[in-house]
Amino acid sequence: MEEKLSLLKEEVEKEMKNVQTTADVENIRVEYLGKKGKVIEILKKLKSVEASKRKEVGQQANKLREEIEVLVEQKKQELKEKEYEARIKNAKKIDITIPVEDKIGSLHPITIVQKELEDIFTGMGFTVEDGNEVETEYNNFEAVNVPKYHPARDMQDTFWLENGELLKTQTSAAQNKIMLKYGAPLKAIFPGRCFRNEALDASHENTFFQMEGMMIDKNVSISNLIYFMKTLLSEVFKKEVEVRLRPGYFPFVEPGFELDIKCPYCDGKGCKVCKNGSWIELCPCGMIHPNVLRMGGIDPEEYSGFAFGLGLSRLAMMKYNIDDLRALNSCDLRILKQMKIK
Ligand code: FA5
Repeated sequence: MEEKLSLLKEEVEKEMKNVQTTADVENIRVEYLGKKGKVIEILKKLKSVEASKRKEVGQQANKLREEIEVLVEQKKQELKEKEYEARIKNAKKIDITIPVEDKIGSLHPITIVQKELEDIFTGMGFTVEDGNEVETEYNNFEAVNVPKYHPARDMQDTFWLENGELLKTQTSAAQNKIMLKYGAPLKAIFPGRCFRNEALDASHENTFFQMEGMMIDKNVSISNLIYFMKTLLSEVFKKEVEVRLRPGYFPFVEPGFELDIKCPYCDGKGCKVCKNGSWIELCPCGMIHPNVLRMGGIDPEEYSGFAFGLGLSRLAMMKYNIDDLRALNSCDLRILKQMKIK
């Protein structure tokens, strides 16, 4: 048996010399160390070896097993490296330093407007926060002062998940989490995708983008709100814009407003964009309701704040002169190319 073991060792070494692939190595491993492998069979037969020699033969067989295991590993590694080198040698070579002649693709109009707004707001000391698309009913409604059975829920029907969560209808859904995270004072914007069960038309989509903002501090007033919105919109339209506030109702602000801008395309003379109305309704906003501050862990006796919810999709529509909001979600390159985005 000892002789057989040393013959097996020679046999394995010889076979290993001729292997070409890692699959061949695996076959050798199975041939010797597999369940019915030649070395394993010897170990199984140890009982039949004369008692005085059993220990020695056993040790020799185990040693051979270990040697074969090492050989297999070494050979596999060696072949893997060779295979890798061959792949690199045969791979198509690309010079990544060659400049691209034609620009491939571009950012989506909504992304461009979003980035522009983020730049403006961060320049005014606001942080940019993330919100979820799947939200709890609490964050989307209750935490912004819209309890169950409140009629305002009717205006924001949405898509519900079986676990009771929903696709958020408004970026306001992140207000509570942000207040709890940072406390007061705080200045934050939080852009995001919203969803509503809408009757679709040129200005209503079931999936659209909003950009919400909040500023909370001591003595924040409506004047601060007007100042920030005017500065922001003047930057967006690259000219001084006139704004006006009309009363508007949202359960999470008191007082609440609809902010309009004088049409930046015709300076209020009347055109296609403002539908000859001179003013364009752009951004609901208001002073954050004391209940909302309280639910966010902020004392309304000490702090006040404003919030606004800008329709990002509609702003992109205006900026790029797009007639139908649905074009923005259509993924139709012919439409996106017409926007001549650089
Ligand atoms: C809201 O969603 C409030 N959360 C905004 C707000 C925030 C008010 C903070 C006060 C304080 P509203 O439902 O009006 O409000 O939507 C805000 C903007 O989102 C609209 O002016 C519009 O530009 C855009 N929007 C709403 N629904 C759609 C839709 N179906 N398709 C495209 N844009 C929409």
